[in-house]
Amino acid sequence: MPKTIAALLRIRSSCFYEVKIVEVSSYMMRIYRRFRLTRIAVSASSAFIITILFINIRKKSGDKLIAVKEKAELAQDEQEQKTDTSYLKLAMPALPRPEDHDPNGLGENGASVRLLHLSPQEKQEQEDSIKTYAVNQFVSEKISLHRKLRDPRHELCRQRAPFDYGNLPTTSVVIAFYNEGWTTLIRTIFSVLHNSPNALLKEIVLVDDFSDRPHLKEPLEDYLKDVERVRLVRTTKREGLVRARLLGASHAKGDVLTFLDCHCECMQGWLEPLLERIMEDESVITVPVIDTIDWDTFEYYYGGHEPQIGGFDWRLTFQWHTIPDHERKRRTSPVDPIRSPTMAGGLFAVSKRFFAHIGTYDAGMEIWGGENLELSFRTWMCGGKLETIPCSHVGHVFPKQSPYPRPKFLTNTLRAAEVWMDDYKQHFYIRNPPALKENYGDINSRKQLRQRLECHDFKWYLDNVYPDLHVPEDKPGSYGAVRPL
Ligand SMILES: [Mn+2]
Repeated sequence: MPKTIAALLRIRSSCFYEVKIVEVSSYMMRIYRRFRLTRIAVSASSAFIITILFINIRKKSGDKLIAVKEKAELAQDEQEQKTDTSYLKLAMPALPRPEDHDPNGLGENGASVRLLHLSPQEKQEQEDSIKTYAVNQFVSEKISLHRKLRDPRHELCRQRAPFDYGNLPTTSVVIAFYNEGWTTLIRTIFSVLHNSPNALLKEIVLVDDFSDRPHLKEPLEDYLKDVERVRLVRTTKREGLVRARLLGASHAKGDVLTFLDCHCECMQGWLEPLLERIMEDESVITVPVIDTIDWDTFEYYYGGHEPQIGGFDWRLTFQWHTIPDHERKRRTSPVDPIRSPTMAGGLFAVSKRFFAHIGTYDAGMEIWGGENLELSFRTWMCGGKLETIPCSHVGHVFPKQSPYPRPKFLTNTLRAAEVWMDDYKQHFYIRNPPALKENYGDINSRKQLRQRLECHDFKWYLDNVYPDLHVPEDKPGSYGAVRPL
């Protein structure tokens, strides 16, 4: 470039124009050529720079895209982790087992406990405990209050999709007791706390139905002060199972009432399937599979086979049956709920709202017995269902014999028969002649309830819910025991 300027200066100072013109034009050409070269160089370098820039921008924006994508993925992972954490938190037991719990202790995994080499004094203590409680409380005392049971449920129960903890209804577990042994009662409480998800268990409402054994007075209150989520209420006179449970229910804050007996042990995963079914259909009363805990050895007998359903005979005693064919055909999986004509009564879950709708319990029933059939008839006849949930297992200590007198069984049963069974009650009277003389009290409000709810009649119940029950062709005076001669 400086050479071109110098040449132009020389043109000005030149006197020989022609020569100069030639010179000028040659200079101009050179300038032009140079300029062209420069232009090409500029264009080329510009193009190069633009290309580099473009590649860089592309790369940068690509980086940016990748970064955005990664960020989204990370956020999603984080979200999933969060969900997982909260899921675990929700599924966590209401109370974990104590850290010093010995997983190999006596009776762990539901193993049988037989105490050998007892001293004469210990043997006596064992005998006495059985006499008092109809249960071997001496053995029960040797087993941890926090014992864990093995989980032999159907694999479909363990491998299923996670429960929707955020949406399942909450529950209050209501446990009524009367003169119960210490360890069986406390083990029931801990088994609920250790095996119920934090998110679902609102509380345990313990109802003392006017027990008179000293260990159930202050010692129990003191003990429970340190156990969160457990409330103790007491009746002021002996009320019986029905009114004690109703008192407990009146204190309950959960969406669902789960009634348990006072000598039970819940299996892991017992609660969720009971509540899930109620979430699907609020008119279903759900019943766990009731496993037997041996009154002497505390061995947990897990049936493992198909659960049984509840029925009754014409003496109105509760009976267990195998699943009938029509029900077997209706179900599509071994873990599907099983419709049951009646329930044993000790253990079930019911929506608080639905329980109120169908008239809770017959509060005219005393002490024990009959209330399970009454609630079963009423549930089915008034628009509800009763179902056993195969994935829910709870163990129950069946005592050696009834631990206290139950004189009201007949009266309570009569109330159920009179309100719900129409003319079919005659089959019961024929088999229970003393029932004719029994005063069953006022049942008007229960009859009104049946009318108000526009319930089906007993024939509908037999035809639709319990078609397998044989209806006898009793004629007055024709019933009697048939003996081979
Ligand atoms: Mn019981």
